[in-house]
Order: sequence, then structure tokens, then C-alpha cells
Amino acid sequence: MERTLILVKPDGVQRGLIGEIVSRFERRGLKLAGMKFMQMSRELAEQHYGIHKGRPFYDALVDYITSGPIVAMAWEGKEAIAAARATMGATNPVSAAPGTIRGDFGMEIGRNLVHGSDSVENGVKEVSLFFKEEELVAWDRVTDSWIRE
Ligand code: D4T
Repeated sequence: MERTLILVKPDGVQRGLIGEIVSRFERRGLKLAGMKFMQMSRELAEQHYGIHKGRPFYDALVDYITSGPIVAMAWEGKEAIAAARATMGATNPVSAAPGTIRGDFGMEIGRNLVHGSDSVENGVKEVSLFFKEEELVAWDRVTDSWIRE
């Protein structure tokens, strides 16, 4: 069972797309384990995007992600990382397929609406950066046998 950290970034919140974005993951069949509405501090943003430090877009990326509130979520399930990334679409929304979140709502790489963890290891790391273990909920979903074999 994998976990992925999904963020509705500040542009998604400001544009009134929280419900739309959450519903894409929900309807797909991923299972919600944690959710919070918050504003990222610069310190958290620098930890979260530490891997990009030194790249030309880094400062703009940290400014953007800290510029307004976000929704942080932990979604889980078998192959949650790949399923979530397919639901989000390519990093640059102009190249993202129609039907994906970025392909339906985005026009700029620096305003790409959502974040999703890119590997199982990063899923574990990123979820623990945003959530304490006791903030994550283990629950039985009555529809699971209709979603999973
Ligand atoms: P995130 O991390 O936001 O889910 O995006 P991706 O996983 O799809 O893409 P990434 O790590 O390669 O990039 C992180 C973040 O930086 C922005 N970015 C990226 C940018 O503004 N300009 C760029 O040239 C690149 C490569 C977009 C996503």
C-alpha cells in the first residue's frame, strides 16, 4: 500500500478548484487518509522543494507555494503514486493531456495547480513532512470491494 502527498497549490485554492481537484482523486478510487487547509511557511517550502535548490526556478517556486493557502492531503492505496500522477497530468500543463487536472485547468508550469509525490520513498517522506502519524486516519471504505479486486 502506497501513500502520496497531494497539494492543491495556492492557484488551485484561489481559483475555487479545491472541490474539483479533490473529487478527481476521490472518484478515481484513491482513499483519503489525511487532509488540512494551511499556509506553508518558507521553512516547510524549502524542505519540501529542497531537491530543486539552486535551479533557476527555485526562488519563484518557493514564493508561489507560500503565496497563499494550500490544501495538503495524504491519499493511499495500491499504486497510489502512479495513479495520482496520471490524474494530475504532465508537470507542464500545456503538455498535459486533456482530462487530467493540469490539462483541463492549467497553462503555466509555474501555476500547475497540484503537487503529487513522484516515488514511493518520497511519498513516505513528504506525507511525514505535512502530517503527524496520529493525524492520519485508518478507515474501512464500504465501496472498496467495488474498486479493488
Ligand atoms: P510537483 O513537484 O509540483 O508535483 O511537480 P512535478 O513533480 O510534476 O515536477 P518537478 O518535481 O519536476 O518540479 C517541481 C515544481 O517546480 C516547478 N517547475 C519545474 C518550474 O516552475 N519550472 C521548471 O522548469 C520545472 C522543471 C513545477 C513543479
